Parts: sequence; structure tokens; C-alpha cells
Amino acid sequence: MIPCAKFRGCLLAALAGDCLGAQFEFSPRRSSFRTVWLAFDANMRERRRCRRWPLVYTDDTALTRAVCESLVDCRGRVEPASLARSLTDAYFKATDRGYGAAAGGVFKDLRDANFADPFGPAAALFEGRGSYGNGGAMRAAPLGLIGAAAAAAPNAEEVHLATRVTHSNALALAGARLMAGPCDWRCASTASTWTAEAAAADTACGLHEGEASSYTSAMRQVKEFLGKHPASSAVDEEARAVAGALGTEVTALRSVPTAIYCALRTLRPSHRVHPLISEWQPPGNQNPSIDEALSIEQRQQQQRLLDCLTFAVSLGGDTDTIASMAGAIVGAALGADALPASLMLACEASDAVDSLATRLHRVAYSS
Ligand code: F2R
Ligand code: MG
Ligand code: MG
Ligand code: MG
Repeated sequence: MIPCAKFRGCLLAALAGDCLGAQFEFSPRRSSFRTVWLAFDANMRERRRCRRWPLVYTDDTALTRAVCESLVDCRGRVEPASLARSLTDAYFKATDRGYGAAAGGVFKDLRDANFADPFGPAAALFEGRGSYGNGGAMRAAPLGLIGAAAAAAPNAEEVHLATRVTHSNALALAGARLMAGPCDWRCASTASTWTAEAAAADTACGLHEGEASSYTSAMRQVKEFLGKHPASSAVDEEARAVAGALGTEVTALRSVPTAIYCALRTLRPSHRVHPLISEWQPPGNQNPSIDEALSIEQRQQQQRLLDCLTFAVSLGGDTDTIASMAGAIVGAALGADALPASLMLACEASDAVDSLATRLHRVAYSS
């Protein structure tokens, strides 16, 4: 059984990446690792001075929550009409959460037709080519969790159905499939596992390995970069090179492999967290008696996750989405202990996301 702590770690770290990254999304200039980290540190201390959430979540979390709700309602299955309704409700509850340009039209059309054809509006987008944005991939983590838990579930097919409600282009479908991952991906940290999964996703979605526009070729670059940039390399130089080669765009192909790179870089055993983070004192832990409550291992896990999210946001571009997807992978691998309390206090709805993760886990093992 996959521990509930991994479900919670996955969804809470996805929330944290979204919340932390949102303040930098498509900033005109890419920020250095240090600048991003100083902002995060300030975010985590801010809660002490004011009562409202310093960090609000965006469409990434709104739709991930909606996927979870629908999965819970449908006892772990993807039911397209239920999912379409859940995503649409989330959209109309707050349309100002930074949705992609095409998303609003899809949700309006779904609602107008009373969800009679859950795939119709998305299939008509972009003159019938469908969206290749990363909006399907950014909400795929709960599908990966459910698929990993239920060994018999036709995971890839369900991810396909769940994605097609808004994104029907092969590049978006393969990206979502990759983010939902193979059954054991939340524990897997090798580039080879991911490259094999990219090849399967490409094939399933009609993309060809040899083409530049394939996840296989992007994952090959990820592997190359992991070899090229040792754990100790200059972080801003690495960020510039990775952002340029793998991309930081709103398209799935130019953001999903980037997020995977951020996660794998952090999870490799040789990785050393940045000194700014290894020297950090969590705000809640300035009291030495509380400080002792954190084990060394827990402290290291928290530093690892923060290092991953800081690096992801320092790439620039679609920072909320790349940090959220990278967070989902690392959070699942490390578990909920990797989330610092001060970060959870700073992020909107962290309690609600936490209890949703627990409900999803219960459903995953009771259906
Ligand atoms: N939208 C944002 N942030 C604002 C981004 C502004 C920025 N200046 C920029 O657009 O570069 N954040 C949220 O949106 C992303 C998820 O987007 P989603 O849900 O996939 O939206 P959409 O509209 O379906 O696709 C995104 C854009 O990609 C282009 N595109 C997609 N398919 C296309 C096709 N077949 N042909 C041509 N262009 C296509 C369009 O420009 C779409 O608008 C996340 O970052 C989330 O945080
Ligand atoms: Mg967003
Ligand atoms: Mg969309
Ligand atoms: Mg985004």
C-alpha cells in the first residue's frame, strides 16, 4: 500500500509550488535563485504578521482540487461528465485564478450544453487541433496517485479521458500521461524510468520518437542535462541553460520535461541543497525546544523540497505550473514530512488540500 503521507506530500507540494510560483509567473525578467529564495523566506514568515493567506493558489490547484473531488465522488474512477462538471464549477467559482486563454470558453460551452458532450468543446479548439497547453498535465497528479494505488486500473486510458475534457491535442495528452506516470513513478527517481515512460506516452498518443516534438527527445535532453550539471554546479548558470533548452512555456511539451528535470535533479542521491537553504532556520523553529522536534531526516527532506521549488521558479516563465508539477513528484517521493509548517500556513487552503489527499487515499484503497 502506498502510504497516505505520499498522497498528502504530492498534493501539498503541488499546492506549494503553485502558490510560491504564482508571484513570478511570466515576470518580465528571470529571477536568480537567491532572489526567489528570499521571496519564499519572506512568504513563510509573513503569516506571523497577518491573518489572511499570504499566498493564493491559481488555476493549477483549483483544477487539481476539482479532479480530486470528482475522483472521490466517482469512487476512484474517471467519469468524464462528472469531471467536466467539477472542473467547470471550480472555474466559475473564481474565474480570476489565471486560467489559460482557451479554458474559459471550454468551461462556458460545457455548462451551456449541460455537460452532454464532455469532450466536444475541447475538441473544437484551435480549428479542431485541440489545445497543447499544459493545463491537462498540471492537474494530472491525482490521476497518478489513484493509478499507482489501484494496480488493476487502466491508468493511461483514464488519464487520456480526464485530459480530453479540456485538452485534446496529442502533445497535451502525452504530457498529462507522463505527469500521471507509471505505477511506481512517485517513488522512482531515475531518468531511465522516465525516458521509458515518455516513449510509451509518445507511442500511445501518436507522437514519434524520432521527431523533435516528442517527449522521448525532451527526456533525452533531461538525461543529458543531469549528466552535464553535477549537483554542485553554479545554480543560475544551470537554470539559464535548462530554461533555454527544455523551455518554460505554457505548452505541455515545453514545461512537463522541465518539471521532471527539476524533480530528478533534487532527488538524485548526490544532490546538495543550496547553502542558502541548508543554513535556513524555519520561522516556527527559532524556539530551540520546537527546533528539536524536527528530526534531521525531516529537516533534510524539507530543505530538498524547498531547493526544488526555488530552482523551478528561478527558471522563469510558467513558474507556478512548473514548480507545481515538480513539487508533485518530489512531494510524493518524500512524503508530507517534507512540507515545512510555515509554508503550509502561508498557502491558501492547505488544510482543505490535506484532507482531500486523505479522502483520495481512502477511496484509492476502498474501491
Ligand atoms: N495562463 C496562464 N498564465 C498567463 C500566461 C500568459 C503568458 N503571457 C503566455 O500565454 O505566454 N496560466 C495558466 O495557464 C497555463 C495552462 O494553460 P491551459 O489551461 O493549457 O490553457 P490553453 O489556453 O488551453 O493553452 C495555453 C496557450 O497555449 C497556446 N496553444 C495551445 N494549443 C494551441 C494550438 N493548438 N495552437 C496554437 N496555440 C495553442 C495558446 O496560446 C493557449 O492560450 C498554466 O500556466 C496555468 O498556470
Ligand atoms: Mg496557474
Ligand atoms: Mg485549457
Ligand atoms: Mg502557469
